[in-house]
Amino acid sequence: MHIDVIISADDIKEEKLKDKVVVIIDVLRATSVMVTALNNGCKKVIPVREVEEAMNLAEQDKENNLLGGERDGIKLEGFHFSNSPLDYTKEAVEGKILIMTTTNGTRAIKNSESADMILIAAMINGKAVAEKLAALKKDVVFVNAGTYGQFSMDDFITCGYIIKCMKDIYGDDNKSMSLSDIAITAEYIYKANPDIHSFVKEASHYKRMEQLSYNEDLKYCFTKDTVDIVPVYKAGELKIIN
Ligand code: 3SL
Ligand code: MG
Repeated sequence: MHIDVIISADDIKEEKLKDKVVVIIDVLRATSVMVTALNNGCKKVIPVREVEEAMNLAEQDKENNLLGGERDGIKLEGFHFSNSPLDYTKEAVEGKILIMTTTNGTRAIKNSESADMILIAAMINGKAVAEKLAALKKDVVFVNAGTYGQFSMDDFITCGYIIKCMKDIYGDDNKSMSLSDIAITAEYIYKANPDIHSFVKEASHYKRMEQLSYNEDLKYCFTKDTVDIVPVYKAGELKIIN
């Protein structure tokens, strides 16, 4: 099993995804939202690129469709929810369909559609994703959404955490895993910074979240393994797989 990492939604190259399992990470905050909503009983999440597209889709079944997302971290006018995972409680989303558009995360998913399989990861379901990948035994590419096309420390350390979990699962047998240089570096960064907050607080997107007073979101998004589901993206929709 070979493991590689792509550092932003703008760095995705189709040929790198061919026949691979792709794991999308936008820990702040899109994939943390998706995992939370589905864990709280949301029927499915439909990621779309554009705000207008999301609004038109939601119009088709106003009773069951919810709109969530952001631009520049701010809730969109006419949307039910912002991009805070804390909005997506059981009461709010159970049995509903969430149509979502965000600056980086939903774009990373859409840009990865040529992959063999697409899984959705965050810190809150990191271990569950590692278990799924270990069971699949296929080559993996972590696609870090990044921030506005740039490398993002927050996504990178999250992917390092998942790689470390995979190695723990494989134990002495981890020689069957080969890592690209960037995947080795991601794992190294995680291992060197077990207190994730002191590392990610230097990240530009973390600082932006602090400026917007999203401190509770930061705490939530960087708490490991509170959720054990793994969403899979297929035919335009995210659902839970077992
Ligand atoms: O870019 C995204 O997809 C968002 O997760 C960004 S934010 O955390 O809502 O600002
Ligand atoms: Mg992000």
